[in-house]
Amino acid sequence: MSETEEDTERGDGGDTREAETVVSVNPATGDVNEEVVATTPEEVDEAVEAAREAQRSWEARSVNDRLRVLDVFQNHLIRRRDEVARTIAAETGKPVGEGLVTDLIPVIDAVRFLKKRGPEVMETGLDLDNIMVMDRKSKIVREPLGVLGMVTPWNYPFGIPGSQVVYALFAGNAVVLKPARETTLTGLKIEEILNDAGLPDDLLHVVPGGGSTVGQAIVESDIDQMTFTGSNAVGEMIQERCQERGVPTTMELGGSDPAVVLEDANIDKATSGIVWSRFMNCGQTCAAVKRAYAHDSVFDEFRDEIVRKVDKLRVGNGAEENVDVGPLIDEGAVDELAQQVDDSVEMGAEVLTGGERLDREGSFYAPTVLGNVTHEMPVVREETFGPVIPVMGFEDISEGIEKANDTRFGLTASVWTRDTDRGERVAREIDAGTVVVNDHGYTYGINETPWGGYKDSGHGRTHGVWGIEEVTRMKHINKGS
Ligand code: TAP
Repeated sequence: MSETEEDTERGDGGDTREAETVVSVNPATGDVNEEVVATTPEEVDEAVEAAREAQRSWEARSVNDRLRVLDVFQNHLIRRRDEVARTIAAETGKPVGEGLVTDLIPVIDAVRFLKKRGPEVMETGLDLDNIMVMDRKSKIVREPLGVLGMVTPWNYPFGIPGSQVVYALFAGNAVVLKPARETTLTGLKIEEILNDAGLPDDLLHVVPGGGSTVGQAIVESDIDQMTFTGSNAVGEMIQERCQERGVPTTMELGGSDPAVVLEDANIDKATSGIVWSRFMNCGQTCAAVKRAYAHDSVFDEFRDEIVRKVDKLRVGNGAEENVDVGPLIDEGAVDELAQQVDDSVEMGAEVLTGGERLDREGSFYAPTVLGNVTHEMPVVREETFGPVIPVMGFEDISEGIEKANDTRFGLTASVWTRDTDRGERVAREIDAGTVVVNDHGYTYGINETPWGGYKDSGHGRTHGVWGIEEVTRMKHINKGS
């Protein structure tokens, strides 16, 4: 949770000069973590200019030279993992262990992947079998785009910006990044640790502040590419503006990911995976299982097992021991979720467990399972960002696939069956950027694999070979003797 006092003051018509701060607040306790001075739009422009200057010499360095800095960064991250995970916990309320697994490991793993596969992607020789040119040699080299603008959300405040920054820097780019206000301190940690690792000055600028001021200033600045991760409402606005300005974009937007459980699935495994996916990060994951469908023949067993496992989840402040589910990011998020559940219940949904805010300090909502749900209800029709899972049945697999695809989103999906060939056939029918058979859809930490969505979940990919391609241009060099 946070406030940009600048925005508040402007709304009141007050003096903006002394109010340019971002306040980082712990959503589990309401305590202020720290207040940080916000960047001005003019400073954003200066940051982009300085980054452009620094980028030229960074690009001129060899790939291995750039990797050496990232290698030191990786070591610092491993050494400072607890400090980073505690900063994340203080700003989001998520369990410290979860921050380690879902925020830090993806970034540590990104460096591992780039060390292993990055150099060959940046320069690859081609075999020329064409009889006309057998005495010539071709190669593909990838060149950086320049200065990249990034705007990121609070839900994975280290994992998302950290991975994106690492790929961009590896490829020879500079970055100007605005982290979400709620998680400004975590965003600044990325900059601090990279600088400690020897990143040259001005290559990475983390610019704290609000979306409508600092975020907007990045979009309007002299950047060469814009990577946005967040809601569809903001993403679509940024996309339109970048298109007008001719700035290429990568968009990582919302999700309403389905889990499809076939009649032969291992129900214990499926329900464990689905509960983990939906309730980690207090349900505030783009790629969480947000809708669960089980074949009618196993539906009752599936539903009861989901409820049993959800009832065992321990809710609390993630900075403390023995907590599975932390708070939501702020009271506004609790209000929005409560409204989606209440409206769905009014339309006939049945609360199988939970279904209410928790009467305790902090922004907490009870882990909730809803039955008797239809696709007209807000908990299915809209993206829900909190600890709520609707469970539904299907008569045959074509109905299961139809229901899974009945959404504007297409980020990830999962299929659960003992017959993995059949699982793959179903996976091919589902409209999503990633479909996982017999595991939850969350593959963000596996850097060999691409990350990105179909339909309104965005475009472009941020991981793997494709993540490098996204932040580079391809040049073909052909040499004769
Ligand atoms: P948003 O409200 O869209 O905020 C994301 C970022 O955009 C924040 O830094 C925000 O700044 C900034 N922003 C807001 N208005 C802006 C503007 N006019 N111009 C430029 N930047 C602006 O999203 P959220 O609520 O933080 O995150 C939740 C959403 O993100 C969900 O829909 C979730 O599914 C999606 N998400 C997607 C992915 C992937 S990889 N597909 C990953 C995580 C989350 P403030 O600091 O002012 O809020």
